Amino acid sequence: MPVSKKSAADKLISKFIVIEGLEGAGKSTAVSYITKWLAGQNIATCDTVYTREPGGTALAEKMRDIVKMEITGEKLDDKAELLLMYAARVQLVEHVIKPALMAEKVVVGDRHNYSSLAYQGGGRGIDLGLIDVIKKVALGDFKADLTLYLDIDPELGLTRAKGRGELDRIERQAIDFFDRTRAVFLSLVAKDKNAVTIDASQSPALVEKSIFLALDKWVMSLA
Ligand code: Z5A
Repeated sequence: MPVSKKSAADKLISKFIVIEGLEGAGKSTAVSYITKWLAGQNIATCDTVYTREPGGTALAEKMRDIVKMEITGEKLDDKAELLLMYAARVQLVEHVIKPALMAEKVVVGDRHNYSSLAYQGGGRGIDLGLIDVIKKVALGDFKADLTLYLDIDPELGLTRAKGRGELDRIERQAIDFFDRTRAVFLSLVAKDKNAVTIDASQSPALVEKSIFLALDKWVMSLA
């Protein structure tokens, strides 16, 4: 009997695709490229769920506000910042992402777990092993099926981000904070067979092309 071949659309059912990168890397822009690519695989926008982190539920958005705000006279402790990222992530995973995957949707996430390892681990200097323990307690084995990491020199990324308006509390960190963050992103992606680095300093057209190629290769590798 002939073995039936799954279509790309069938393979994409219940998949969680994440975009990571420094500010100004073009993550929001990349979401539109992924949407275009998914349409080419016969995945409609109504079958796709978009998330952003921190945020994505009513409570998680409140936590996002706390993470971004500055209060005179009280610094948000680095560990409190880390725990807020995971509190927001648990809300999002349990209330939005898992139900969407159960409903056979494709989920496209603007940031996920690698951001905590990179920013709170690399940038803030919190032990990566400790973050892994918190991740395990909060989310167990839950993880992205594919991570597209948009790699950019922090100076260029911040220049792009500044073009959009005022920088927030994290964006105002010194450049070496972002150098450390980038270094952790790169080391995580290098060890993850389900992650791909995209050169985000390229023109938008070339970034789009690179993302399409990465997605094509990934979907072909799926059973
Ligand atoms: N954070 C954390 O510390 N720990 C965590 O666990 C998580 C997050 C989950 C979220 O901020 C902050 O939380 C973030 C990390 C931290 N803080 N910092 N710093 P956010 O969601 O508000 O911001 P963001 O995630 O950094 O996204 P962004 O600044 O909006 O950047 P983007 O989405 O990557 O970029 P973009 O909006 O698509 O593009 C930026 C500009 O560049 C825009 O004008 C584009 O038109 C332009 N662009 C895009 N692509 C190109 C190319 N290829 N060439 C030229 N120009 C381009």
